[in-house]
Amino acid sequence: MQLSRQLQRRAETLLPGGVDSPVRAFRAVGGGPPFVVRAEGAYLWDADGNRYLDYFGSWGPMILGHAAPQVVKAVQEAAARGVSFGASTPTEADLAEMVRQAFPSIEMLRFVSSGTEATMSAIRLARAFTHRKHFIKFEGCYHGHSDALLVKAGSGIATLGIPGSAGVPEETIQHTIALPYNDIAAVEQAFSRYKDQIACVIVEPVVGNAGCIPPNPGYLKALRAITAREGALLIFDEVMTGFRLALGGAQDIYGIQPDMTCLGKILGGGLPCGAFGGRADIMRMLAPLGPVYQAGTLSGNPLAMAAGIATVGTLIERRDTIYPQLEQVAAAVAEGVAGLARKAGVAVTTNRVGSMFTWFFTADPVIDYDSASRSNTSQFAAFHRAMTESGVWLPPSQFEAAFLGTAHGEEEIRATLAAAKEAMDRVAALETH
Ligand code: KE4
Repeated sequence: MQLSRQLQRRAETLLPGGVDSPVRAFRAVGGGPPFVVRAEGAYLWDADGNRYLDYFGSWGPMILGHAAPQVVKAVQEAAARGVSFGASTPTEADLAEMVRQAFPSIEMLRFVSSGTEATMSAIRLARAFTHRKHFIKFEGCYHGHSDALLVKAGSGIATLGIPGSAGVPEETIQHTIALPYNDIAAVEQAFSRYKDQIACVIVEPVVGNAGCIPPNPGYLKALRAITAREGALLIFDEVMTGFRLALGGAQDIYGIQPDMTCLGKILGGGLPCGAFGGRADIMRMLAPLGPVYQAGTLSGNPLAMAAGIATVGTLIERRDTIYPQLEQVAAAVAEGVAGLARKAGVAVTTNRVGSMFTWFFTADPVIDYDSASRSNTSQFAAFHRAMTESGVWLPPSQFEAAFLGTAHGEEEIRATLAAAKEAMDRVAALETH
């Protein structure tokens, strides 16, 4: 990995930590990150020519594998027609129609360029619609890096073990109520304490940013009932789960109709794209129709629309085979590694929903951020290092979900389990305290 080391050293003179997003820096697992030069299917190649089996898939978008021919072709053809206009194009409505087909709860939506923009805008809209200031989020959930949401967040905040972020004034987060996930009593208490003051509840319906944590039975249904009763909006942050867990995301699986949904990642097929949408009466408050301002130079960018249409179009067309296939491969990988941990005497709890999963290095159930945070992160780091050395690249944090896509098949299952057997033996040999 010599060239990657040199590239890291150069990058560090230009980019803080040598990265454009903290979780990429491998700080939680040690060793320097490989520098990727190309990817195809389920694989990444680094600057030194090493090949890696990819289990983070650009943190979710690459459900069809890297360089899927239909996506590459669509982007190439779109680029030849011009890369950005800052004007309306037919393809925005084309992709919006596909989103509405997949998410019947979304009557109208607006495209943005990231999940952060989507959630930030959805909260602004909810506050305007309800004339209320407070909102509820859950510990360990990450909704992007806008100020008011950087409270007890997951993902990089959890990975780096920091409570929030410097530079966020107390005043900005005074209306943010952070509660434990999977605890309905806490939600009831918050609504009675802040009666008629809570604009919305924003939730990762299946948490991915503390590692994968599914909702307890009835939890989402209870959130829906309480918010409806209290006149607060329910926002599903499906940036990660949308098109991932099912074509219609977690709301399809669990049969819940939120008032608004945030999307990203797969929506843009790997290009910068997010969206927020939901009930038309709420969305019509957005400028230029209504008083809520929101804008973006590259919102609805033609290349992102082309990549999204090619990706979501494939998922719509082949939904009956793609999702059962992802389920079968993910079950084989997640449960296979769990079995190897048991054989090696390593305590691992496996959480999985569809093709999103996490091996927590703990013997206890992981149902919220507190229980996730009791995982043995030294063992996770050792496991991650061993897997990377064997050419299997897992997300470099105990508090991230792993993903696989349609390019992962029998050979990838075999290779993963072979690597994991050796890695678990190494973890078992660790004298960890
Ligand atoms: P972006 O602004 O990174 O596009 O989306 C923010 C976001 C919002 N909501 C959910 C549920 C998310 O998972 C994310 C971003 N996820 C992280 C990975 N856990 C992005 C990876 C990174 O920060 O580099």
